[in-house]
Amino acid sequence: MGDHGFPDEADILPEESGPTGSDETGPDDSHRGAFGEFGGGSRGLIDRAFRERIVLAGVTLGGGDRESTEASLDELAQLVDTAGADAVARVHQARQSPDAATYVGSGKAEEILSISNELDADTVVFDDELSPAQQGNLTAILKRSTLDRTAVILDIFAQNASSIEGKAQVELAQLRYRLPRLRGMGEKLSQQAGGIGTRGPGETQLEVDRRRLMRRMSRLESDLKRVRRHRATQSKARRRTSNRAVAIVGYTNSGKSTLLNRLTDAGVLVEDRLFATLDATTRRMDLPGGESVYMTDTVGFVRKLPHQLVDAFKSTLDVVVDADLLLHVVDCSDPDPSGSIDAVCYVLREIGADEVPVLYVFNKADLAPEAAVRLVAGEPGSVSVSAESGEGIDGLLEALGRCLRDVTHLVDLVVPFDRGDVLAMIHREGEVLEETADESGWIVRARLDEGSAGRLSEFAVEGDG
Ligand SMILES: Nc1nc2c(ncn2[C@@H]2O[C@H](COP(=O)(O)OP(=O)(O)OP(=O)(O)O)[C@@H](O)[C@H]2O)c(=O)[nH]1
Ligand SMILES: [Mg+2]
Repeated sequence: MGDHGFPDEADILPEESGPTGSDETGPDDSHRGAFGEFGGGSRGLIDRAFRERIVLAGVTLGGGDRESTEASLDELAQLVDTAGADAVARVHQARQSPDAATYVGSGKAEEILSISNELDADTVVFDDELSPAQQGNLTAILKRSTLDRTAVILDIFAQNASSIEGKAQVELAQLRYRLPRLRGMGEKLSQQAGGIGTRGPGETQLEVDRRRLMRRMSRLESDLKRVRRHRATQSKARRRTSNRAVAIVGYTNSGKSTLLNRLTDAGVLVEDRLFATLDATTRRMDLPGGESVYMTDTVGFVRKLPHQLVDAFKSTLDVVVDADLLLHVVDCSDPDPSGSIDAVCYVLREIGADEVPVLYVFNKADLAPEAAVRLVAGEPGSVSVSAESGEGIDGLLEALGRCLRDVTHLVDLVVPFDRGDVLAMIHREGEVLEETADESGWIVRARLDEGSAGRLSEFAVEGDG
């Protein structure tokens, strides 16, 4: 697919693109979209040929407090830096509700304009999502491209996507973001569309662009559905072996990948930057008791994670929804750990994973030992670790075993004497607590996971605890 314009529609996902993210496609050099054109290329929104100078704008609405707006702006500055640009100033406004046309008031917009001129800024980034109309109006008033946090996050994801599936998910999210904003960039798209036969009778260029974009989106959606079916088959195969599935979730940069590497020999990428991981990686791991589990590292979450991304990543996040247990990794050195925990829980609810049992893992205890003690005390059953040094990992494994035992089902079964195979299966797949016999057969009480309990349901008797 080219640097500009819409990707070739023939460019589809292969049948076998798995969830491990192991297909290296090399660095993505398709980043040519200038910040100003938000969406000049199919992948990127930010020009990395030089470091753009960015003015950040934050608004404290209604009952909000200034402090949390500033914290959010700190994070936005970090996001902008990760995207490859420099935040050179920040502007703040408190107002009851956003202005329908320009988000901030007109006086504030003038102030942003003069600051931007003074500092020779390339772009203004708002911390909250702007409507397409607001974005268009502000771009005109501020005489430079105006973006929102969503655009910056999308851009980072586009930069970091490496697997075919990850790229498709990010592209879909970007197209969902671009579709309602097409009008503002008609100029750019018109140049590359055109040609005989591309336009239907009476169709404007905008309609043509919109139609192509929607076609591409539905293509990506159906490709991703196919990958998802493939994954569902895989995870069923896994369930048949009765190993439990554990998913590592948490705020971006909290140390999820480091933890997976510590627990298994996964060797996944660890970096001190946001959204280093986009693709899920699963490794089998043996617990001290001999039981095996499947451990999956997942994409990190952030405050105000764009809903387009959550939607697009739903299929990757199936591993989270289907997990038997979540390890929620929290960075102890985070200035606002409970805010980050809330942001993660919010996304978990969005994807329907809020019913999965959670074990909190307070990581980077080496950086903030006091906070680690306080956080563990405030969350019964939780543990603190340093994924980097290995400190506390034994305690984590113990807690993990305990939690997994708790999520198994205690089942009473009666197995006829001519079904020695079934008895063997119970021993193989579960933990037998009691075994006696009477004239009807073997009477067994065992802890079984959901899959085994389902398969053995014809031998189960009522009254299981
Ligand atoms: N001091 C210290 N640093 C850690 C620890 N665990 C991880 N880190 C560092 O934190 C940074 C982020 O670690 P990752 O494992 O990539 O974090 P992640 O949660 O996978 O991040 P994303 O995939 O970007 O969401 C890296 O620089 C790690 O070296 C720890 O226990 N102590
Ligand atoms: Mg990671």
